[in-house]
Formats: sequence, structure tokens, C-alpha cells
Amino acid sequence: MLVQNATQIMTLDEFTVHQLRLFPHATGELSHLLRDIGLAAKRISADAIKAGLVGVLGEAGLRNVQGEDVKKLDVLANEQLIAALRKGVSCAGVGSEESDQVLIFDDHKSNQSKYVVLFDPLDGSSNIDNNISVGTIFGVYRRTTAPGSPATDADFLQPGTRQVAAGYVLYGTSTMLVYGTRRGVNGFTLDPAIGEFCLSHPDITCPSNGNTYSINHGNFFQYPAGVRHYITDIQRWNEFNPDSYTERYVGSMVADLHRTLLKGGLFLYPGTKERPEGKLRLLYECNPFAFLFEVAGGLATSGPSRILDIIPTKLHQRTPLFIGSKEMVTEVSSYL
Ligand code: P6P
Repeated sequence: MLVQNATQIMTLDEFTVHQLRLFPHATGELSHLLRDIGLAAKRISADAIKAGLVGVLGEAGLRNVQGEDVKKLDVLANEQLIAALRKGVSCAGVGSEESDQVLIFDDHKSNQSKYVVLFDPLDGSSNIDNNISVGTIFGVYRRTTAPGSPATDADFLQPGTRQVAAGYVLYGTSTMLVYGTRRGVNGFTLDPAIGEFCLSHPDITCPSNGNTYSINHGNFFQYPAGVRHYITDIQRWNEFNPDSYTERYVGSMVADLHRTLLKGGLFLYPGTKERPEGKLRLLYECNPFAFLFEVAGGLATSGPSRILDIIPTKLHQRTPLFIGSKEMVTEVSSYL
């Protein structure tokens, strides 16, 4: 457990260097990669907090009231992440929600890099116009191909168990970067006064149980019978045991899952009759969160399978998702 006092709050860079000392043989490449993501996050945050003023609201391609071409904030976020990771020394290529194919950096420096990164640059971006929190989600993998040559598609189609790190950035009332390795999950809050992410939530653990469930009730009659039974059983229990459960649903995955990670609870995005595979993407939405929740003591399944065990076949494939407190995920799984 890291102990800090107010004058020595640890920055993200100091924290990753501190972690490095625990692994004498580490090259520092992962620390550099996390610093690169942190840099991109600061730039995205600077645009997100004044979205109404920098011509990113409304539909891309239109001109805003200032006569500027509207460029969707998720496009800007995508460009910032690619630029930061391409310029760094740790990433051989990226897979992004914004790009049909993976982007192999294929230059001498990048080809020597050990890692590839999968990310959703700005998940929930449709919420930007309503000033609702949005987020960046990322997962880091060691290449399966040998450094020295360009990365290949195979480097990106690995099961989530092979992530070496994962995390998210929440652009909310404050901007937080939460990332985890197998050693633990830690949260950093951006201090705009000094432009640094500062350790604010050390050693995050997900409560083993919770009283909040999070689902889009609008699709209720589209869900599998087991999901409907679980929800109605909760509602019946609440009728005779008031306030035992509450429902919270932002409609922005990073916001809903950040709350679930810190406070406990269950987030459900099941498959439906129309879309049995669900809506959320396996590689750069579900896998990073599944990794974080499992390291923090939670669980994440697709219903039949542990999310992290799913062998991907396509970059943008989707999966149903049940994620949160271990006891709640276990309970809902008994209904499926
Ligand atoms: P629905 C946002 O569009 C998103 O991808 C996630 O951030 C969010 O959890 C989900 O979709 C919300 O989907 O169908 O409930 O609007």
C-alpha cells in the first residue's frame, strides 16, 4: 500500500517509475507507453472540457456557429492517441474503434517495440453534445511476433488474458486515468493546475457485492428470459425490502463501469433478439474492463464464457457483457 501525504502526492510518471523499481529487469517500455497514453489523455481532456467552444459539437462535416468545420471529438481523440503512441518508443501499432483495420506503425523505431495497443478513443461520444461524461478505453498486449519486424494482425487478435495492462480515462467532473497491471489497479486524477495525473485512488478493489444494477431497460422485452427473470426478481425483492437495490444507467460505458468498479454493483449489456451478439466490442471495450475488474476482485462474463478467455477472430467483434461485483455476476450467471 502506497502511503502519501498531501505535499508528496505521486504523479503518474513517478508512480510508474516507482513500479519499475520493483522489476529490476524491466526495460521501462510499459512505463513509457502509459506516459504516452497519459499525454494523449491530457490533450483530449483539454478539448472535451470545452467541447462547446472548439467546434466539435454537432455532426462532423457541418459548419458550426463560428463557421468552423465540425470535427467529432472522437476523431480528434483518435488522432491524439495515434500521434502519442507513434511518437513513443513502446508501441508497434494500434487497433482503434475508429479504424476498420489495425494501424501498423512500420518504421524502424516502432518495429523494435514490444507492445501493441487496442483502444476506443472516445467511447460514448454521442453523449458529448449533452455534456455527459465520456471516456477512453485501452488494452495493452505484448506482441506475439518478434520485435524487429512490423507487427501483424495476429498481434491484435489475442485473448484478453494476455493483456499486460489495461485502463480507461473518464472525462467527467474531473478527468481520471485508471489503469491496472497484474499487480493492481490505481486511479489518477488530473490536476489542471500542474497538468499532471496524480495518484488519488491507490489499490482500487471492486466490492464483492453491491446494490446497484445498470442496464438499458428500454430493451427489456428484447432480452433473454433469464435476464428478464433476474430483473423482475430484483424488483420484487425491492417491493418487500425497499431500497435493497437501485438502478443507475448513464448510457456511457466508462461512467457506468467506473461507478461499478468503485462502489460495486452489476452492469449488464446482454444480447437481444435483434442483436444476440450484443452491442459492446470485445477487444477495446469489454476486454480492458474485464481485466481491470478481475485484478480488482470482480468478474466479467459474456454469459456462457469468461470475457478474458474469448479467442477473438475479428477486430470489431461484439459480445454480451455481465460485469461487476463477484457475487452479483455469479448470481446473474445462475439465471442465464
Ligand atoms: P444503449 C455508447 O454509445 C455505448 O457504446 C457505451 O458507452 C454504452 O454503455 C452503450 O453504448 C449504451 O448503449 O443501447 O443503452 O444506448
